[in-house]
Amino acid sequence: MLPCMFNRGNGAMVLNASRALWQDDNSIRDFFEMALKLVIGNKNYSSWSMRPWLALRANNIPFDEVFIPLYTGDADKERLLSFTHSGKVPALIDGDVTIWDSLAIIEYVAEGFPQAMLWPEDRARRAHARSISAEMHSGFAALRNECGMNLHRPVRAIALSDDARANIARVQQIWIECRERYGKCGPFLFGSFGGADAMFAPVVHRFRTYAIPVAPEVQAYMDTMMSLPALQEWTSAGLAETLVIEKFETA
Ligand SMILES: N[C@@H](CCC(=O)N[C@@H](CS)C(=O)NCC(=O)O)C(=O)O
Repeated sequence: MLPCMFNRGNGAMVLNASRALWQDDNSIRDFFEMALKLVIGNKNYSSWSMRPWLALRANNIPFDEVFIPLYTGDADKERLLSFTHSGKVPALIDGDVTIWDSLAIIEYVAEGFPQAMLWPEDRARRAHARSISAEMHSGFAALRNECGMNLHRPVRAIALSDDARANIARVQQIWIECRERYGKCGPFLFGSFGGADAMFAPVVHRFRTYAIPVAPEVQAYMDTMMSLPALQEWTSAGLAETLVIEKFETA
């Protein structure tokens, strides 16, 4: 068993580490405060926006938030296209660099802010974290389609397809394996909060909102995620939104 090399112990240490970048130097602080813009959609619904937002906020990395409501018509779509030709959120703007995909943004942030330790230091663990993050990014279509993130939605179960149930079983398997292997290093998937936790964060809300029965270890991990201040901040802001996207209000 490798030691917990990447374990930051607690959030406060990370906060200090990222602050140390700029707290004594106004020009560096201004550069970081002005450089990063994260374009996001509705916090109530936009699970892809939530992931990089959490990776930044949980590590106290300064950024400006650009909110563009989704599916409201041509004007907002044009505004979104003015930031990214993908026409989708999230997008991170760093000066003249644009990154327009949730996982690519997390990778970019991990490179730019290595002290945030978004990926484990150990190569094998890092490969594990990237594998499950990529699996989340490219998979679980049935779960995502049938249980869309909707923070407003009253908690209640729905009938799910076999594919969605298989997705749920696989997510639980991923989380339990991480907790078994790295639980000694801290309460998140690889010890301290990282990119993999950010990638799975919306699934925590989906499991909760759709009253999905979960294993005790999975519930413990979900409780850890729900107590993360950055996740609470996103959730409160999402719940405060009044915009409704009808097509996401069906289930
Ligand atoms: N693979 C992309 C997916 C981005 C995506 O599908 N974003 C949705 C919202 S969560 C979007 O922007 N939809 C607006 C549209 O298609 O007009 C990522 O990981 O960032």
